[in-house]
Parts: sequence; C-alpha cells; structure tokens
Amino acid sequence: MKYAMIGTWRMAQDGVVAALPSLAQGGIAGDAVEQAIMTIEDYPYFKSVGYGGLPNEHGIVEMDSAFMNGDNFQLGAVGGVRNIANPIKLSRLLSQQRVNNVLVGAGAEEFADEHLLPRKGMLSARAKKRWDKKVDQVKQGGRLTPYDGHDTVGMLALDRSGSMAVGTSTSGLFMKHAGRVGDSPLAGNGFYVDSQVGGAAATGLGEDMMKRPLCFEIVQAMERGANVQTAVDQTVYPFIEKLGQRNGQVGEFSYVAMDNQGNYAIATNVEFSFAVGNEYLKPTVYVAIPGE
Ligand code: SD4
Repeated sequence: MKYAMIGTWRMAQDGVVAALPSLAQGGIAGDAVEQAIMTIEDYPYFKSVGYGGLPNEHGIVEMDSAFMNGDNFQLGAVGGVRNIANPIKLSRLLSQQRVNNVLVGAGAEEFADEHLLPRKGMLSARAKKRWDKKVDQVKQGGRLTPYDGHDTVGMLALDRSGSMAVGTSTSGLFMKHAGRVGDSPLAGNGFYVDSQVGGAAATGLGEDMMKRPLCFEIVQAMERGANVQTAVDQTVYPFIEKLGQRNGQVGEFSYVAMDNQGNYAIATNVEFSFAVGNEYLKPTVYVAIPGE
C-alpha cells in the first residue's frame, strides 16, 4: 500500500523528514502526524509554531492546535493554551476522549497537567526580541496589520493500511489579542480528514478562513467524485472570489489536500511553500505561485 505526507510551509519538511520513515516501516498515520508536528513545535526558529512562536499583544505565546483521526472521526483541539511544550500531543490525547474534546486556556492546561504532559515556557529570547521591537514600533505610531507574522503547520498523513490523520499547530497571529482563537482548532475550517476519502488542512488569515468550512468542503467534493485537484479548485477559489465581492477584503488562504491514494493538490492566493513525501519521493519542498 501507498504512504504519503503533506504539510504546509517550508517548515513542514522537517516534520516529514522525521516521520516518513515510520510510515515506510508500517507505522500509523496518527503517530506520523504527531511526530512530524512535534518536531516542528520543538524547533526554536520556526516563528509561529510551538517553542519560539510569536507572542500575543502581552508578550505571551498562546497556541491553537487540533488532531483528527480519519478512521473514526475522533478529533481533539485546544485554543489559546500557554506553556504546553507540545500542543499537538494534547490535541491528540483530547481526540481520544469520549467528551471534552475541545478545551481552551486554563482548562486545557489543567487537562495537560492531569495527563503529565510536559510544561515549557514557550517564549524564546528571539521571539521576545521581535515582540519588544514591535511594541516600540507601535508606541511610535506604527500600525499593526492582521499579518505581522503567521504560519501554521497543517500536516496530513496516509499510512500503508489506508488510514489517514491530520493535525494543526500554531501560535496564531503575532500581536493577536489575548484569547484570540484562529481557524486551526476549528474542525472543517482548519482541517478535516476521512480515511475513505481524503483530507485537507489550512493556513492563512483565520478570521477569513473561518467564514466557511473549506477543508470539510474539499473532502466532501472528493467524496462526491471530484479528484483532489478539482476538489480544491472548485471549493477554495469560488469562495475567495465571493468573499472579495461581498466583504471587500480577503486575507491569505492556503490549503493542502490529499486523497486516500496519496494524490495531493494545493490551492492558494499567496506564494505558498509546502512539503511532500511518499514512497517514491523523499521529503521535498515546493513553492506554489497563485494563478500558476
Ligand atoms: C490563524 N491560520 O491563527 C492561523 C495563522 C496562519 O499562516 O496559518 N497563518 O489564523
């Protein structure tokens, strides 16, 4: 059977490099997603995921994450969590509960403590420096934009037994309001997967991407018979256009999608890098340019 992984942004390559060998050896998709995202969360120089992620307006790193199992639809997610070394581990653990699958803030941290997940101060010296600089700029009259810093890792895996899983992890938007939650922990918006069909994961401006559950709709289009490329094209771009017409402004929208045979496609309205690996292809980064 085939196996494959695809993840958002250049940073995903590190995760695919770490986890793909386990899929080659018959490992399960959920483990590969967790391992890949943990690798990225642990790396201090990715400025929007896990340790080293850019903080909120108060200089505190608050993270969103989710995990979904495409076999049984179990999903777990956290919003606005602080001082948790690996939010993806917490999301996956939550996905395995019968209730309490989505937790935010202090309650999520309490659950992590109850399950002995490692705590960690997530603000790196480098991220603090960027925050100090931004605060100075704002004091001097500089304006914050919705996109002062971002990037979410969204990771999809297909294993040799045909199971699929997806995960997301992000520190969200730099200088966001305390308590702000993006699309990444929202099922259907930030991620979705069905092992009998395929999956999708999103990155971009959460406030716009939560206006329609495009990840779910991509999977739904595949379920109705569209191939993965047609599914992303016919789902993502019409909505971007509609949003522009009705709302005037459109943020960044980028999606990776994969069907249950390992075929993949992306849709994006910005220059977008993503990493892919499978039984034929060693982990490789590609860059997509909108309209090409
Ligand atoms: C969010 N979607 O919190 C995330 C940020 C992101 O590329 O993916 N940026 O809105």
